[in-house]
Amino acid sequence: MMRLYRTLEGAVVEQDGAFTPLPDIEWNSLFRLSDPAAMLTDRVVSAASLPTLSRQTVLAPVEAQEVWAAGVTYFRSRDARMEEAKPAGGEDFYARVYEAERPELFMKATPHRVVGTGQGVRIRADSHWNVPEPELTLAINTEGRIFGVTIGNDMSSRDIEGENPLYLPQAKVYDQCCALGPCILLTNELLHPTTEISLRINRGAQTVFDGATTLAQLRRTPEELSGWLFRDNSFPNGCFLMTGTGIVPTSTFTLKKGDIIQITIEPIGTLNNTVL
Ligand code: DO4
Ligand code: MG
Repeated sequence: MMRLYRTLEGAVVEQDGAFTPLPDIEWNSLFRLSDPAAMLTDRVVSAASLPTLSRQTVLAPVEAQEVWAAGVTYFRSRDARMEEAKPAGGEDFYARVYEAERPELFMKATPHRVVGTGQGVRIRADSHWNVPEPELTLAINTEGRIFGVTIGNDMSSRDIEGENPLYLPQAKVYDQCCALGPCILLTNELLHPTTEISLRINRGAQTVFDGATTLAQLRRTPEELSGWLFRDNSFPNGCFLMTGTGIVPTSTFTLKKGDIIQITIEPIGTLNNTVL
């Protein structure tokens, strides 16, 4: 199992606890390869490794990749959206897209809106009801092949999207609206359905939210979602696709500045972000 980190000093591959810096690798070029894992395996064999990553600064695993997202792919998300959109009469759209053949797909972030682990995410100044959305996120090459997975946080303004489904881009896309990381787990196989996605939110010394789901609750397959995304759409630098959230805190919960958001998916790791 190989984990690929993007650091200030360049790409670093971790395998069995050994970290191999590969500073000459151009990040975008990895997304143009048919099999990035095969190329990296060859490179790791002939390079020196280090016991830790501690001297490097880990960045979001993004250079020129667009980040897209799927929505209403878990029953919990369908329920929560129907509840928030009901006063405005928008709940039917969420019930319908959960059942429909065509998934909901939207553009989540361009690279400059994405932060990595240890960096700050933001809530919009014109919103008063905000949540993180912990999502398994696919790393996809230019051919549309999923070559790895990472952890994503699709920060969302529930009051804005609830007011009118046409406001979705404003509820979802703004500066520092998206976190990805800490690494890309390079894998040719799907993660097992029992794989847990967990979310913990700490406020000062208190845990104000703790919840989990599993990939068994995801209604669509990763290949199905990436197949829809690549219909009549090309990605010259590959892309990331967030697969939707299965964890939504109850309606009385909103994020506050200073909250610490921890999303864990083993065997990828933990994505840690503070709300600025
Ligand atoms: O349709 C609204 C957004 C849904 C979403 O982001 C999710 O289900 O994760
Ligand atoms: Mg989402």
